[in-house]
Order: sequence, then C-alpha cells, then structure tokens
Amino acid sequence: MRDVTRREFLYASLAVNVAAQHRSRPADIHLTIDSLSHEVAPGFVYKTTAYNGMAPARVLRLRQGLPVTVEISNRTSLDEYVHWHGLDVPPSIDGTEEEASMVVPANGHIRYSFTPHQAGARWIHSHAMAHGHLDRGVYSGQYGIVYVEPKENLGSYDREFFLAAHEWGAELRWVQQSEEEQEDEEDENSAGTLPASGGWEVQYDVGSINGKALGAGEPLQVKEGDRVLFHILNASATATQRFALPGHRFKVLALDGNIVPNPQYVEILELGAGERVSAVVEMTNPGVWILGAVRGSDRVDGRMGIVVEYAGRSNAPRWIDPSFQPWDYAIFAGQRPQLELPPEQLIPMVIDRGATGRDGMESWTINGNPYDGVPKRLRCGLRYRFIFDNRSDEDHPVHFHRYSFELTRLHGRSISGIWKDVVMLKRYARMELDFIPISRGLALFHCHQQMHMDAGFKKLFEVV
Ligand SMILES: [Cu+2]
Repeated sequence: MRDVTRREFLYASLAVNVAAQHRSRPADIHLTIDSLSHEVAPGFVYKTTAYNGMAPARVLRLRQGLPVTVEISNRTSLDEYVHWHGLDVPPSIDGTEEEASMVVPANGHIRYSFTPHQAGARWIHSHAMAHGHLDRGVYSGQYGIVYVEPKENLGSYDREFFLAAHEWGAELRWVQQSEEEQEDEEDENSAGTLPASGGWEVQYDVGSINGKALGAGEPLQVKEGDRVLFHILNASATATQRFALPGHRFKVLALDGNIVPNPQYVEILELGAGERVSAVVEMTNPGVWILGAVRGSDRVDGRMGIVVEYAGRSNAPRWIDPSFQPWDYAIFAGQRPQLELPPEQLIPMVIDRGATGRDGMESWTINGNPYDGVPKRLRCGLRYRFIFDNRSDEDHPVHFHRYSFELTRLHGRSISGIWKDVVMLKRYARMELDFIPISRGLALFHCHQQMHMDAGFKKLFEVV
C-alpha cells in the first residue's frame, strides 16, 4: 500500500466531513406523529393522533420551486402514510399504500427531499386506511395546511387567516331515509334500482375550525377597512360544508390553491372533503360575527364555526342566515376557445354503487369494476380527458393524486381555467376533466369521502 499524501488525506477528510454534514444537516420540516388528547371544547376531549402535538398542525410554509427536506418520526405503534395533497411529488413520497410510497414505520422515522412546484393552499394528512376505525387516517388529528408561497402573490391584503375545518367523534349510525327523500330518489331514478330504506352514515359529535368548536377558541381579530385573505380547508373525512360570514362577501381568488380566471363575490363557500378556497373579505361591517356552517345543525349543534371580532367590539357573536345560493365552479371559469385540439384519449369514469355487503355496507364501482389494484397505463405528456358519469344519488369529492386537472365541461357547458385536485361530482351529474401527466409513476384516483374510498371507490393509474 502506498503512503497517502497529505493532500489526498486532506481531501479525504474533507469529503467525509461534507458527507457527515449532509447527513446531520437539520431537516427544513420535522413532523412527529404522536398520540394526543385533544380538547375541542370543554367536555369534548378526544384521544387522537396528530403532527407535532397539535390538531391541526401549524401551517407549513414552503416556497414554490425551493427544495425542502422533511423528516417524519412516528411515535405510534401503527404504520403511517403522510400524504402531500395537491403537490406533484414522486410516488415514493406521495404517501399512499396503493402507490407503494415509503411507509413511516411504527416507532420509526423517514427522511426525504422534494421541490414544491404548485403554489397556494395545499395540505398534508394521514393516508392510512381507516376502515372500521373511525379515529384513524383522515378521521384523526393528522392534518394541516401547507402553504406554498407563490412567485406572484394574490394581491394586497392586510392580514391572512388559515382555517381548517374538521369534525370529531365519528360514529357509524344507521340513518333511516325520510319518505320525502325516498320520493325524491324515485323521481330521479325511474328504474327504481336503488335501495330506498336508509344506510350507514358517519355522524360526528362536534365540529371545529382550527381544532376548536365555535365559541371554544380565540376569535379572529380584524379591523374596519381590513382586506382579509382567508385560506379555508375542509379537512373532514366525509362531510361537505357550506360556510358564510354574515354581513360580508367572499371574493374567491383561488380554488385548491390555483388562481381562478374570473374572481367573483359570493356569500356562501362550499367545500367538499379535501377542497380549499382562498378568498378575500373586505371588513366593512363592524361587529362580532360568526363565520360558520350554513346548515343550522352543523353550526348550532355541531358548533362548526369561528368568531370574527372587529377591534373594540365585544357584543355577542351574530349569525344571519344567508339566502340560498348554489355553489357553481363555472362562475369563476374562463371561456373555452372554440377551436381546440381534442384530447388524445378519453377515459370514461362511470361511478355507481356495487353490491351491498352482508353487513349492510355499501360498495362502489368505477366502470362497473371494484378496485383491483391493477394500474391503467397512461403515457407521459399526452392530454387525457376523464368523462365522469355519476349514476349514484350521492355527491363525490373526487381526488387525483399528484396531478391537478382542469375542469373542461360542467353541466353541459365547456369551461376553462379552473384547476383543481378535488372536485365535487354532484349526484347523477356528468363532468369532464383534462390533465397531462408529466411525471412518471403510480398515481391514485379516489373519492375523498373516506367511507366511499374504503368501500372501493378508487382506481390506480401508472404514467409511463
Ligand atoms: Cu364518494
């Protein structure tokens, strides 16, 4: 063996140092999954699991195009998946079992890096299977908003609030349908093939915004004349919510973090499970108000809401029922160019119920098939169009992992410029979505209503 020169020795030790520094360089984001006893309101305490001891997790701020290193420790005795919802990250770190992502092992940890390319309001949540355990996965306290600072900002505003809605105390209950509902369904479904007696539904004890029931948390403090930017996430496992702030209007700027072509004022925001809305409110009506669920049972009994308090005001929080307004993505859309190349491939997506199990539990099918885990191949860089046909009597917040899509056809009309990653497919509705997969690997499609997903409402794709 020849002698190592001093110069070679210096280089060698330098290289080891660099490697050691690289290994020990602190991660930009630490997430610790641990059990938590979470008080939603006095008398409403839930044993759950959460990130860094808080439900929701503190808002994670990333910068568009800037790589981040993430370290996740799991102090629970169950394997976990952390899903980066609305970000095109590689399947290995997207955080689902179906995409063969890295698992965060029970009592173990993982570390990885990625670059966020999509700006705006995204989120993280557990993608662990819940099935019969209505305190796991998206039912748990493992959720939090991820805000990717855009290169261009959303205009001027005086303050910014992040609100994450979530319910607690999930329980399966057999819900008998009223005669009126049965008649409605028979009208809409002339073939009369639906079971019209009732079904298992998830019901909750109490709702929360930022982890607290209405009246149990700190009010949002505003001043007259403020322009307040709200980023609202519906982190429910199953429920759609409609929110209003009486005496004020929301100017919707972005859906699922993506800027809309045609910002519009609305009184009511509707969010299916997993959806986000970013909207500006001009604070021109001094008082103490409830920003809350429009449905009385959710707001009054379920306490889904948060108090908005103008400086110097201390009266009891007020609620006024808004007049009914349908929520329609199309009002925020642009017009579709008349001359346009058709997509390279159409993918029919017929949504329907499958056979009811012996236990009375429903099942769901796509194109008549239950989930089989065999991926449908897509070609990188081609434009695809999903053609949805919902033959069921339920709304579905359908979600595509890793790729955002553009709504191209809604209630029989062509539209453009609405980019989303979860979209409400209404009962018996048709809808078309375009997308171009640009990164390879597995990508999961599923309904974000957890009961539906657990009952087979999912389909696997592979981009090659
Ligand atoms: Cu569904």
